[in-house]
Amino acid sequence: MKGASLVNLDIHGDKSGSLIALEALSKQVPFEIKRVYYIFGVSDNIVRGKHAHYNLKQLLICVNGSVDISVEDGKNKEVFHLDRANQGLYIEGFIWREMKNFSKDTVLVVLASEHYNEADYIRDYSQFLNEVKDK
Ligand code: T46
Repeated sequence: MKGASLVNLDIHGDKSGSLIALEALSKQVPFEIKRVYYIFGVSDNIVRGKHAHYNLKQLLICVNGSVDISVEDGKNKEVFHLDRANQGLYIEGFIWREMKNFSKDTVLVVLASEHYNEADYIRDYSQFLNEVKDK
């Protein structure tokens, strides 16, 4: 889907373990990183997200455990199952997202292109569907 795609992250590894390096303005992270946050300790049956952003680029990486991320552009819906540290989900544009089916040990790291700004969120699904028609 335009606006949400999987990104493979290169592993530098040998018998001593693995390392993944992420750099701003690279192929994997095509934006300046202004914020990093991570989500963990989510109980069963919790659904997070349920919003879209007006202006935000993000790379979501499930560095431990697993989670399903559903994304929707107003017409199409797709679900991405994230369960490895060397794969990210890049989301940009006006995309409704929901995160569900967190395993107990999930740690979801998110790199974001902007500082936190509640005014950038659209949290009402019907409003999202109305606004997406005009885009
Ligand atoms: C997104 C998905 C993937 C802050 O104070 N600063 C921050 O940078 C963030 C992200 C959140 N917060 C506060 C705001 C709320 O009081 O943390 C609380 C939980 O945030 P929220 O309910 O928005 O969390 P999620 O998991 O539903 O959504 C988050 C991001 O907000 C969102 O941008 O795309 O993760």
